[in-house]
Amino acid sequence: MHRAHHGRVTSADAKPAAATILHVDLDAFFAAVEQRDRPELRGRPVIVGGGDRNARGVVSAASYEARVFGVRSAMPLRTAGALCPQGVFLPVDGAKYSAVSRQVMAILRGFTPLVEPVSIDEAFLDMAGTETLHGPAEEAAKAIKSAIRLEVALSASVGVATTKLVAKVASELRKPDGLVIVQPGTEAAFLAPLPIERLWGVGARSRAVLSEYGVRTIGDLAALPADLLVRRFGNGGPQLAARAVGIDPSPVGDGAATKSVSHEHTFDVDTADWEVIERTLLALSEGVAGRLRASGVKAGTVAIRLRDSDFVTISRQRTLKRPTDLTEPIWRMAVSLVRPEVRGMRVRLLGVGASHLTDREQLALFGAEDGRQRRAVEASDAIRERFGTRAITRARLLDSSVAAPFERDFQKAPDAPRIGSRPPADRDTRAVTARAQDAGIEAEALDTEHPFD
Ligand code: TTP
Ligand code: MG
Ligand code: MG
Repeated sequence: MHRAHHGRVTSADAKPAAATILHVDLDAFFAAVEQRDRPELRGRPVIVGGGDRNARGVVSAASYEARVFGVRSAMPLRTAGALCPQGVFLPVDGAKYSAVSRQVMAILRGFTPLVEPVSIDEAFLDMAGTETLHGPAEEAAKAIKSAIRLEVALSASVGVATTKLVAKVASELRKPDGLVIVQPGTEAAFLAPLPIERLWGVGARSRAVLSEYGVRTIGDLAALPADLLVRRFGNGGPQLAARAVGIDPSPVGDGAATKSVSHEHTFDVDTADWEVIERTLLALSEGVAGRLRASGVKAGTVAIRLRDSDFVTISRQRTLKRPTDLTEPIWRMAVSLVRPEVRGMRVRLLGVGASHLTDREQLALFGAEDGRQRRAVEASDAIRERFGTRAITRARLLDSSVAAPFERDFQKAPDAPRIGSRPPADRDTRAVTARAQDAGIEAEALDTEHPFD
């Protein structure tokens, strides 16, 4: 199945791309929001997570004051308590951080339509074509930092570069309140002295292999012979070599340009079992809804696709009463569209799609009807995000042979080469596509209003 991309062609003789890609990441996000809202906490070591130094569980965020004591995200709270006895321990207020996150994403969309949120506190932006409005990317980066400071009273760090990979590494380099610009042509030299852990997309397993060859810095990796990388990493080898010098062809994905989202599943054995069909539709709907939420959009229309053993394919679609990004209404609509079509049919393929997407900000935030359901969904999104993958599974899916698309691995970025696992800090809310494909469920984002055209 093909995946739509906003084309950016790079070739050896093309003139060097301009540094128009920004990576924006808020500083000590959860902790900074608490310090903002409670001025008496400013300048003090604030540790968000659990709300109690003796609680089980881990640190979500540590203020920079707490980091001086060695406190870090994902560390057990008790360890943090021992390292930092004077720390202020606060519970996680997920609803508040999500609301602030939406405000920040809206600020970013005011600078360019090309905004790709990567997690609750970070996004890639492509500023190409906005020079007359915002000046060179460096000026835009400064303006974005001050807009975030002015409008939501938070500090952000920004990296500016020719690729997402280099911008991401750059934003992390001078935190907090950092601004790092990597000029075109200097990417490899910029990366070379940095420890290999900094190279986005290279996980612990790959690093272990690389350490056999004495690789400690990104430059050490860049110096390894290409044939050795192919021998040890197979198809991932050339990509690894490219990333070591800052090459990353993935464009900044524009959530708004995506007109529809769909997931499909082909059965190993054609089925007439309604129970299996319903469960599969639920898994597919969950994947579609998760991607809508990750992109901050709601769908007005649900579509299904059905193919039988003779390869006869049927598509049906219907408009929802009100736009949604929740699994339940999408699933119910999909079931009602599929049910009348399947009588006596052996189903080979099922697909669920969503289209007529509207920006969630354009709709009432936390609408009265689905407020409670949304909070539950967002809480479980946050748990999945924190604990990786299989923490939450709907009871109905437990005995399903279909891997749930929402059992996504946040340690894998969709654009990063999947070589080894990545450190928890690199969680990515958009990894659902990659995971769904692993599970044999194909997913795509199309530039058409008709998911199955
Ligand atoms: P990060 O951007 O990774 O971290 P941060 O914003 O706290 O600090 P930094 O200045 O280094 O960017 O994550 C954003 C938020 O996501 C963070 O404030 C809390 C949450 N989070 C967790 O809940 N668990 C985790 O393990 C991590 C890494 C983050
Ligand atoms: Mg951050
Ligand atoms: Mg972040």
